[in-house]
Amino acid sequence: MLIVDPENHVIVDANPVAAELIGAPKEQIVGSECSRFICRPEHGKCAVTDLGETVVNAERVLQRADGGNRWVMQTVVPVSLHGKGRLLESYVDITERKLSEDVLSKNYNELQETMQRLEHSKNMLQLIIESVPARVFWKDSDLRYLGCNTLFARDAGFSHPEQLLGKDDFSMGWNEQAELYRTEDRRVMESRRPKINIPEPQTTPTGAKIWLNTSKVPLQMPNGEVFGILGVYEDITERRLGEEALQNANAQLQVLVAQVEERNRTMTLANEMADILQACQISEEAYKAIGHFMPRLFPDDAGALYILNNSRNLFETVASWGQTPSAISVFAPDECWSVRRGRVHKVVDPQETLRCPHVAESVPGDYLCVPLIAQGETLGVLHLRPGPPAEAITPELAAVKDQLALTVAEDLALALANLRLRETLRSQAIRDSLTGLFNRRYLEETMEREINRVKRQGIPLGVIMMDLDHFKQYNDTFGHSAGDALLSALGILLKSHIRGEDIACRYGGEEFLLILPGASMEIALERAESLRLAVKEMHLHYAGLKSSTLSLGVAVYPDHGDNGLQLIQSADAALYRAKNAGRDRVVAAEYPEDTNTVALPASSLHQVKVS
Ligand code: GH3
Ligand code: MG
Ligand code: MG
Repeated sequence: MLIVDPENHVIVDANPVAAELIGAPKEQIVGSECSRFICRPEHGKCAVTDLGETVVNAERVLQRADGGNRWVMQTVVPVSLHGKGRLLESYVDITERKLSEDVLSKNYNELQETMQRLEHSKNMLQLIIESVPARVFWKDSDLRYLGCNTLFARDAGFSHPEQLLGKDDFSMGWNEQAELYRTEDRRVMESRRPKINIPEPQTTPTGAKIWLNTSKVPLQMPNGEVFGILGVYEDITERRLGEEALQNANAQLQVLVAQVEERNRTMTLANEMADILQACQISEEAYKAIGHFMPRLFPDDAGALYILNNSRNLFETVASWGQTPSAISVFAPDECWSVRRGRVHKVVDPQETLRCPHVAESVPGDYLCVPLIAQGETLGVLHLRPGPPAEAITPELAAVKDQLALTVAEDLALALANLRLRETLRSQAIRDSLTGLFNRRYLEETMEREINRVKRQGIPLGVIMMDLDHFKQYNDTFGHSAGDALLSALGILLKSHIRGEDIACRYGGEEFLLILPGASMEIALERAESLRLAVKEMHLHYAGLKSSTLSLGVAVYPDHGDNGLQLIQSADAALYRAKNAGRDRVVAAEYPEDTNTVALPASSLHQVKVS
């Protein structure tokens, strides 16, 4: 405490505490101006209080005698001492408090700065993590999320990373995988070793199917203590889908290649079949070839080839393959829809499409009928029925097969039509159109061949030359058409009276010739006689006409010649004798050394037998 004279601001008294605070003896203090020791801090000047002014708890700087400063709290009260106006000034040392206040404020400021730096770092870290083109997250040692980037948060079904904090995989809805993740996370933390590239398919809480390639790294303090786990995963869904698409494309390509190979195989086979069919001489040969190729062209199918017969009233099976063909072996043209409509008839579902009457009701399932049409004429029907499928057949494959059936049917139709034409031409060249017997040209070609054959075999060969009696008269009486009818009927009769190896031909107008390989004179005479009788009794389907009679001459190899010409001349000479002897009879040729003619009237057959 100081007592100050307010008029000149001189200290007039000081107590011991004041002396101690100022750091000088009372004697030095008393008489000094106040301003020497007391300053207002804001002005740095002497703190002088005007007379009468009361100051309460003002902060001042006290300048000590040794030059050091102390913070003080000043209170000034005017008092009257010994009749004089004085100021009683008290000072409390607040230096310690002031100093601690400064430290606090400095510390606070520093803290503020640190906080700002931390916030900045945090923002930078988040920015960096957001820039990573992958899902990033980190968890504490209890496997609760400490942070993540937005990509990860979105996969987890949140809009902002903050929303994940404190959650774990179980509370986030990764139900299927949470248990798996926990095991994996713990293994990584315990082993303290990163685990990289764990490809795994998964369903996100939002329901999307994704493929992830995950890496997990244990988070460690400098002292090695593991405090959590850092996970980075890449969404490889697109890559995976791409790979899958590639695999699918590959599989499709393989199917295509297989189809192309199969098509090549069948086309080669079909070409080979067409080649063979070209080389076939007669229809029967062709049917055999078809029966050989079809099971190879349609290995999974049963089937049959039907051909329209000569009378054009029935389709008959000429070849069949696979398991029992479901259709009956013969049917009328109006029993197949493919024939009636002139195009393919395919039955996939028998409930939906009309079945052909020729396909037995008892055999269910699908089938295909393809008409064989050449030059506008239906020759036959190709019928195909798929066997029990080994595996489901694709619509593309079914279409390929149908197309193959069409192609094959076209090939067959063309080949069979060609064969038929060739057969007709050949027949026209070697056969007589009225009687259907071989013509004279064919006879001359064949005669030498037949003689050579019997020569090799050491057997005889009979020749019967025959001529209708008074045929000119017959024509004149009944008309030329009636004559034709008789010739035609004789042709049919001759064909029915000969055996397989015999040859019957129309030698001229109403002259016929039979070649009978192996027949001796005795047998040839017998056959001639039987013919003579048959012709006589022949019924003509022509306005109630009667038949005519026949004269026959018989010669035999080797007795009457060793070549065709000689044999025919001998038989002709015998025929001439038969005519001369009164017609309607059989006459054997003369033996060179024996000039007698053996005439056999109708009534003397028994004589032939005994001779
Ligand atoms: P012969 O008993 O002596 O044999 O007397 P013919 O009248 O049968 O003998 P001819 O040789 O005088 O007459 C044969 C007749 O056969 C003459 C001809 O008009 C007839 N003719 C030949 N070819 C045919 C034919 O294709 N059709 C018909 N209708 N008649 C034919
Ligand atoms: Mg005649
Ligand atoms: Mg004649």
